[in-house]
Order: sequence, then structure tokens, then C-alpha cells
Amino acid sequence: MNKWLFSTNHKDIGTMYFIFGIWSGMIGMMLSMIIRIELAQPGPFINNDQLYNVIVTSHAFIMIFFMVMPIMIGGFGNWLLPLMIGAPDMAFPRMNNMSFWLLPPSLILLLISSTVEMGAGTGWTVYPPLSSNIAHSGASVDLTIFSLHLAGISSILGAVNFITTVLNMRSAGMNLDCTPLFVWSVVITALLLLLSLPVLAGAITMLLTDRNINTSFFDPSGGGDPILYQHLFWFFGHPEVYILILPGFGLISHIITQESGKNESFGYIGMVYAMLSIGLLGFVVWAHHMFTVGMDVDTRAYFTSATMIIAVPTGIKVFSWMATMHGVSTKISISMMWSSGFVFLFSMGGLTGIILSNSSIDVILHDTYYVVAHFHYVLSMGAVFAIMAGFIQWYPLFTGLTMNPKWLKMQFMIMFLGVNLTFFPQHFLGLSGLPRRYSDYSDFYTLWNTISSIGSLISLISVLIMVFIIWESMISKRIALFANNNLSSMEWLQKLPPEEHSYYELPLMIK
Ligand code: HAS
Ligand code: CU
Repeated sequence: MNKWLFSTNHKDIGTMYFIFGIWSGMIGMMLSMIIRIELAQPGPFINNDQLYNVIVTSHAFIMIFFMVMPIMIGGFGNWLLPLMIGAPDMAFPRMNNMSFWLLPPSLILLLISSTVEMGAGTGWTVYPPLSSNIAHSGASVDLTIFSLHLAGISSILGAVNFITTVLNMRSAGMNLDCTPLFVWSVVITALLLLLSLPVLAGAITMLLTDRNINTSFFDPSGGGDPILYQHLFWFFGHPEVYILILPGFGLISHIITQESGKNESFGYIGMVYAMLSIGLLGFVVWAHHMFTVGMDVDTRAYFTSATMIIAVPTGIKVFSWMATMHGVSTKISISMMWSSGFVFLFSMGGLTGIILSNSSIDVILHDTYYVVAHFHYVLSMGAVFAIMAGFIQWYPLFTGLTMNPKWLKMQFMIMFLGVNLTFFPQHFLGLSGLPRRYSDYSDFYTLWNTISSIGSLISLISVLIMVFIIWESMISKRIALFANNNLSSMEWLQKLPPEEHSYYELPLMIK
């Protein structure tokens, strides 16, 4: 018990992040299934539109703050980053413990917010005036704001820890220009967190005082402006979407390099500069989320152009991954299937992003299902595929066990089918004008919605199969073998003093 509660060990904390992220992912998935049941056919299922919006809002918050970020940065970051730079642990191990333990109370506050009054049906953007105290009286939105405060503090502490660890604790001779790509991706993500989260914290705190102590930052009747909230939110929100994908970029680079039998990624330096450019540009494009607020044409022209430029460094990454894969004829491993799926489907999502970045087109497509399709391609098939690839790639390192490869392959096929069937038709729905965040639609939209819901059911089944595969690997205890010896890793490692274990894991699992 104390081992976990007071842990300062980066691997144990990483494991707790994984368990927490997977648990939250289950809640997030259940909420998404309620959404898809509601939308499977026209007419009411829940029969309460506020409740529907509360479910959509919690789904987004839980998936972003309690599933993707904890697993990618907390789980993979804590486990792999110190090993990859040859550090004994994180720079501030006790602060690391605090970063993790701030998350359960944060999640609890979010869940409580749904149990009081009518819940927070504001969407993850929490725009006033919908989130102000006239449309959302009661404590729900306040509890959501406190939840975000705690999650934000957790992330800022984590960011400080990762930056300090990488700057100070690389092994001798590891210059920045030969630091592994995953390490780079986490450091850049940490910088984005450090610079963007305080802006969100400011915005939601101003909203809190607007709601409770009669300030009027966002209230025109007191001289405020609701558009100010949108600027503050998206100054955080756009960098946030790169926070969600950059560690995935890092994971994918390692997996493709390793599984292609190459010594390093094609264009390593280009990959580093591409991630730095994406991080930097991510701070100057935020208003592409606000093209419909009545911006003047010059401002729209700027935000369209600036946004499109991000396709250049992202293209450098996509083509470098393909060049790294090029020319090898090895048997394709499961983690390589997920990685190839990632490269293909993330690019699809990126291309619809470029379409949305055209302000004149976005006036038509904003707040339609086209946007929902775009971000689920880059998230459900980008971020989640990267998580699946990384989890399968390093599962033997994390647990010392192996999963059944045939079942994993089957599970990949089912999930690949499920997510595409869920989200591809949403492009059609969006193009024909179906708005997002509504619980009902005209029967004109029935066909693609029904197909989308069937797809989500297939994805649910594939996730249950994954749970079964993990369970089976744990009860049958097939011990993972190290490449350079015939003994099982556990027996072999147990003959060594514990402090030496990480030395022997390094050359084999970490590249
Ligand atoms: Fe996005 C909305 C534009 C990347 C996530 N995005 C969202 C939302 C989320 C999200 C969650 O400009 C909804 C937020 C909400 O709740 O309202 N997005 C882009 C662009 C990129 C992009 C240009 N998004 C992401 C990533 C995400 C993410 C990564 C998370 C993981 N996004 C938008 C816009 C909106 C938006 C508008 C607002 C829409 C609205 O109305 O609300 C880029 O970073 C993508 C770059 C990647 C590629 C693919 C690989 C590049 C290659 C090089 C060649 C390509 C070229 C382009 C030269 C481009 C292969 C050619 C273009 C063609 C169309 C053929
Ligand atoms: Cu954006």
C-alpha cells in the first residue's frame, strides 16, 4: 500500500498512471457508447438534452485530461524517459508522486460535478455565456473549474519535472542532438504545457469570479467580452491538441525505427526541428477555432495561412516515417501495424484539418460533424493508435510478460474496422450540415448515424478483446525473453541486485 501511495519510483508512478488512464478510458468509452446509442436513430433515448450535453462534456474532459495525457506523458513518459537518457529516476521524485496523486481528486471533482444540480453541459470549451451562472446556476460548473485547476497543477508540476530531468540528468556524452526522439517529444510537450496551461487557469478563474463574485470579465453588461474567453481558451486549446499528439509522434518514431531494423530514424535532426516548429507554430494559430465570431478578413487570412504552414513540419514527419520504413522486408509486427495505421489515419485527419483551416470553408463547416470527424481521426486513430502501438511494443518491459500475438493481430483488425466505420461517415454528416452537440437530428441523417453507431459497437468489442488479451497474459504468466540470453527475464534479473536491473533493460527494450 505505502509502496504505491508514497512511491517516488518513476516506473511505479508510470504504472499507476497507466492504470489510472486505462480506468478513465473505460469511463470515457462508456460515455461515448451512451452518445452513440442516443444518435443511433432519430428520436430520444435519454430524453434529456442537458444530460446529453453533460455526457458529451464529460466524455471529452475524461478522454483528454484523464486518458490520453496520463497514459502518454505520465505512463510512457515516466517509464521510458529516464531509461532513455540513462538517468536513475526523475529529477524531483516526490513532486512526481504529487503530480500523479493530484489526478484522482481532480477526476472525482469532475464526476461529482455531474451528480449535483443539472451537471455541466458546457462542452469542453466551457464558453460563457452558456457556462455563466444564468444558463448554468448551481455548483456543477464551479466543480468542473476546480477539477481543471487540479489537473492543470498536476500537469505543470509534471512539465517542470520532465524539463529539469532532461536538461540536467542525461548521461555523459548524450548531447541534445543525439537525445532520443521520444525524449525530445516529451520535453517539447512539457514546454507547451508550461506555457499554455496558466492561460487556461487564468481564463477559468476569471469565469469563476464572474460566476461567484460579480466580476464581469466576460459579461458585456459590465463592460466585459465573451470573445475574450474564447481567445484565452484557444490560446491554451490549440497547443493542447499538439500536447495530445506530440508524445505519440515520439513513440511512433521509436517503434518504426526499431521494427524496421534501422539504427536511427530517417532525418533525425529534421524530426527534432519538425517537432519544435509544430510546438512553436501551435501558439500562433489559435483563432482558427473562432472564424465565425465576426473577425475581420485580414485576421482570418493570417490565421488561415499560419495554420496551413503546420502541414510542412508535419509532412516532414510523415515522409520521414515512411522513409524509415522503406526498403525493409521483415515480418510486420503488431506494433508496426498500429504504427502504419497511425501514419495513414493521422495524415487523413491532418488533411481534413487543412481543409478546416480555410476560413471561408470553416464558416460552413464550423460546429458540424466534419470537425468531429477531423479531431477523432487525429485523436482516436492518431493518439489512441500511438498508445496501442507503444503499449504493445513495451508491454514486456512494463510487465515482464508477453501477450498472444495472434489475438493482438485480430484485435487490431477489429479496432481498425470499428473506428473507421464510426468516424468516416461523420465527414458526410458534417458536409451535409449536421451540427455537433445536439441529441437529435432530422431523419435525413439516419443512415450514416446508424452506421457510425454500429462502428462504435465494433470498437467497444475490440477494446473488450484487448482487456481479455491483457488478462490472459497475466494469468498464463508467459515470461518475456531477453534477446541476448536464453533464461527468462525474471529468473535472470532476479540474480542481479535490483539497482542493476535498468542497465540490462536498456539495450534491449529502449532504443
Ligand atoms: Fe485540428 C479543430 C485544423 C491538427 C484536434 N482539431 C480541432 C478540434 C480538435 C482538434 C480536438 O483550422 C476541435 C476542437 C473543438 O472542440 O472545437 N488541426 C488543424 C490543422 C492541423 C490540425 C491544420 N487537430 C490537429 C491535431 C489534433 C487536432 C494533431 C489532435 C491530436 N482543427 C483545425 C481547425 C479546427 C480544428 C481549423 C477548427 C474547426 C472548427 O470549425 O471548429 C494540422 O496540424 C494537421 C497537419 C497534418 C497534415 C497531414 C500530414 C502532412 C502531409 C504533408 C502534405 C500535406 C499538405 C496539405 C501539403 C496536413 C502528408 C495538402 C492539403 C490537402 C487538403 C490535400
Ligand atoms: Cu487548433
